[in-house]
Amino acid sequence: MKKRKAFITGINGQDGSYLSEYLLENGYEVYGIVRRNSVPENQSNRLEKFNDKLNVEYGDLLDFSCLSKNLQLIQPDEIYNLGAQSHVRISFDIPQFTAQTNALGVLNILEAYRINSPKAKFYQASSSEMFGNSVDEDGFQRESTPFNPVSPYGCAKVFGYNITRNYRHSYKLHIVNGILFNHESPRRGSNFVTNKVVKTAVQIKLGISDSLELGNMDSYRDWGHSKDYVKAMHLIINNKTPEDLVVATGVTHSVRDMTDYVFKKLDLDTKKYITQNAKYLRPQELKYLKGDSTKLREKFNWKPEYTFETLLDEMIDFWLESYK
Ligand code: G4F
Repeated sequence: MKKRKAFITGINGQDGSYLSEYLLENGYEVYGIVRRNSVPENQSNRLEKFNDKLNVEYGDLLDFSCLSKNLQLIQPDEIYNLGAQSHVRISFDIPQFTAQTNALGVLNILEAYRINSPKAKFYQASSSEMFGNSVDEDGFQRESTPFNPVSPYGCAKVFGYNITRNYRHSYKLHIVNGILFNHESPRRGSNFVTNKVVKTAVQIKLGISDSLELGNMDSYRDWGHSKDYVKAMHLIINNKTPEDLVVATGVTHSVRDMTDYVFKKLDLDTKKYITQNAKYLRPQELKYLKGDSTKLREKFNWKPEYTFETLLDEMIDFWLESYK
């Protein structure tokens, strides 16, 4: 039987790497693009163990010609647009680049897809950051919650979400948004709060570091595991009727709770090591996220395998092991 083909932007990111593995396990041919940077070794380290099974090219969401060429040649069955400037605080430092990549980049790949491979299904990585400080009365955010973004990142993602819906309705294409709440893993960049806390706590435990500087510890996030969430992406793109769906655990914890859990697990006293540094604060903070993914759960029987605790345990074990 002919293998199904998937094309992934941001294939070397946390989600791109787990999604590639999942699709390979499910018999797909996997293609993707990575942005060029000056240290080639850093570009594919998340893909190291299975790089030879992938078809990876240099490319960029800002370069329509490369998107167009790739989609014309590959004729994928599924396109996952995971490429983005994904760091919310950094989006305040580089707002225009963030908007170009996370907003106009989506339009670029939608156009390349509409022109070259319109039979494919298309997944757009939308984000709970789009909700900003909107919360429903019952304390959850869901598909119907109004967007009220509080960062250049969130504003750009709202454009990406809307243009995706616009293409679905205007051109009758099979296009979906997955609205994913925070999702982490040992492959998370170490400037996101979970991996920063776990990595530094392990370094403190081993005597390699003696302090941890953080920003706002009073914000709440709904943290899941990237491995669970890439399975949800695959379900959402293959929904018979294209529909935008929330992916979340439905459980929320503060940054302080998360830090306490990690330090306690390593038998360390948070008070001794943690200080606040204003450089990690954001001009506007998204205070609270807790997602209701009932629609996804009812439709596909999806539920996360990892809990907050097993996610952090896996990350702690990863860093302990890597410093051995
Ligand atoms: O780990 P974070 O940087 O993730 P954030 O901003 O929630 O964004 C992530 O989730 C979004 C989904 O909602 C994605 F769209 C986005 O791409 C990304 O994956 O920060 C989490 C919380 C924030 O409230 C932040 O202010 O942790 C707080 N925090 C406190 N100290 C810190 C730090 N965040 C970082 N990165 N570094 C700190 O030192």
